[in-house]
Amino acid sequence: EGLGPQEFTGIKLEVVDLAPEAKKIIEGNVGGRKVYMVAATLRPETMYGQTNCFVGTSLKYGIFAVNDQEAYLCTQRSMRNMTFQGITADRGEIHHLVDVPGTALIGTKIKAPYSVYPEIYVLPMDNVLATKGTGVVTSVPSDSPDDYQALTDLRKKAEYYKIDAAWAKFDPIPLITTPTYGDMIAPALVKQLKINSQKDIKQLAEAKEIAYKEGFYNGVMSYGKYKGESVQVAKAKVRADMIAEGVAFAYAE
Ligand code: A2H
Repeated sequence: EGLGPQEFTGIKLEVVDLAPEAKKIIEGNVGGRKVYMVAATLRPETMYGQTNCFVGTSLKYGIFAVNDQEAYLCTQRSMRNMTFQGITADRGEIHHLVDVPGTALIGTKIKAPYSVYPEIYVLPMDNVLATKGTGVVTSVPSDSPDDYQALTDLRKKAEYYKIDAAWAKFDPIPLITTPTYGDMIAPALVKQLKINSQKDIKQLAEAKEIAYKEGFYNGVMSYGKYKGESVQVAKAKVRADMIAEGVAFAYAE
């Protein structure tokens, strides 16, 4: 993370079916608006491979009106930033509807734009920071070591994590090829660095660094509209497409 702002892409994950606990809290409090969980990503070109979405179980999320039709679910901190970036109807004004704890959202069914999977689920992750992005992390286990390891942990210990195994059943999709790590860099690095769980923070940070650089400088798309093009080129194209279609927006912090 260098100097200056980070250019995230805010991905709109449409809520299809709230988990029962979240439904009790949220229903009747959003004025009939469509609710989207907003995930902040630095890798829009990987959105084809979304297999689930992660929230932090110790985080508190808010739902905020964006206009009369739509509401966004994210941290209050990120919503404040969004109100100054032309993302919401009233500049600088937060329209808070209701709060919901991360735990209540686990098992919520969402539609993630561009994912090969028509409907996926919200799952828990240990290392979601309240201070970064929107607090919602869309999961691409083929290309993100953090996502891959968290998903692997959940699959190994569904009961411990209090999830239905069916929510974690969607497999990573090969999206990008690199000369060194083949067509699925995240599992390759997790194996090479002998990472065993999402608690292996140091090795995961190293894997993340390698995956990001390898993908960006040497990666070629093996899936989607820009198949055969370099990641460096495809990244901006996929991002522009998503924004033009209204399924994503620019978000900086
Ligand atoms: B990235 P940086 Cl495929 N807590 O999106 C923890 N992680 C968060 C977060 C939060 N509050 N908000 C966003 N992130 C994740 C895709 C992806 C990402 C891939 C590969 C690498 C990667 C799918 N997950 O990130 O520390 C989001 O995951 C590694 C650079 O600010 C976001 O992009 O660099 C990235 O971390 C931003 O992390």
